[in-house]
Amino acid sequence: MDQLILERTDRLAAPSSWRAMLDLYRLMCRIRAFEIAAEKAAAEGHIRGMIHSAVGQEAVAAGVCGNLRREDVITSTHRNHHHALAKGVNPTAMMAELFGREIGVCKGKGGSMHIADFAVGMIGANGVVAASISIAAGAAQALRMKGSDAISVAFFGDGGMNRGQCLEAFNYVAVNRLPVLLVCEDNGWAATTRTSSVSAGPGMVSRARALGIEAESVDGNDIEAVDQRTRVLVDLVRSGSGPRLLHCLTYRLRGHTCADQATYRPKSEVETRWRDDPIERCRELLSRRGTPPHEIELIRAEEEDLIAVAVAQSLAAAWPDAGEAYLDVQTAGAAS
Ligand SMILES: Cc1ncc(C[n+]2csc(CCOP(=O)(O)OP(=O)(O)O)c2C)c(N)n1
Repeated sequence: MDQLILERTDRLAAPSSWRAMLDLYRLMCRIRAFEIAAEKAAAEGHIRGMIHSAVGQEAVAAGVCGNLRREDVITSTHRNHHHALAKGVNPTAMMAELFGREIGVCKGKGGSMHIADFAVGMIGANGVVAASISIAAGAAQALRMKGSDAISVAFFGDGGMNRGQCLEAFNYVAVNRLPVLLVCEDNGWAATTRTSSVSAGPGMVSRARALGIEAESVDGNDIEAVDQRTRVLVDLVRSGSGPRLLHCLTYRLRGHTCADQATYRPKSEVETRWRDDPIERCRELLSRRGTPPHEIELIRAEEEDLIAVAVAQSLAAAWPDAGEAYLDVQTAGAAS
């Protein structure tokens, strides 16, 4: 098994530039505005079914995807809006998809939990916990077979680490040294269960290391730290040295779904975690680096306007034609 022991990721990253931080701040503002608008639309009945908000987790998506190329691919989970937006999915096409409209990125047939846009490397979200890891493993194998130097990234939650599928996929990517970055977005909760109360052992990093996957934790609410560590890991994965795991510690500031008031957790816990809001932290960082307050505020306002337009266009968009229900989807069992 010695060949599975990979070198340690102790390489240091250069500091993130001011320009990069500004771009990442913009992206986080876009995600926050999108999630708040989607929550409102769901409450008003414009979105059918559940949505899972990523308010509070913006820095993980932005910091990771900001280091990817267009041809790199990502997979995601039921909580995927932030990943999809960060990879470059058009906000209007995303919002319209949640609204079930014809101009949606999947023509309104996927909805919130099945966002995909192959053109920008978002190859799919799905609601099966931990399935994103296996799909990313398959994608990485396909990229290697094609001779591409693109990599794949699997986003998954801390709840996912307790599924057998996670272990199988970790084993597969380690044995085959596949070009995958595994990103465990640890928000502390798996639906209504505190993940630590159902997880044996020291945690995600140890489990990955037990299989020879070099792994590290990062403060997932610190955009600069996520950006820097991802840059190092992406370089290593792209250079062919096998999979890496980044364990991002963050917090789910909302309930599990838009219908969940999260009464199972202490109010004080949530209040404390709001003081660690990744967007506020980034604003403070930009301020310390000399960005004028009006410039910081303008970016937030521009992104809110962009999302307001996405909502208006989604509301005005047509419903899909019922006659197209079986197009672009699995052909098995299609009505003739
Ligand atoms: C295989 C499977 N088991 C159970 C569920 C029900 N379920 C949906 S979300 C969820 C919790 C997931 O927690 P985590 O992976 O930490 O993601 P988060 O919701 O925190 O983003 C569960 C158990 C499911 N969707 N799939």
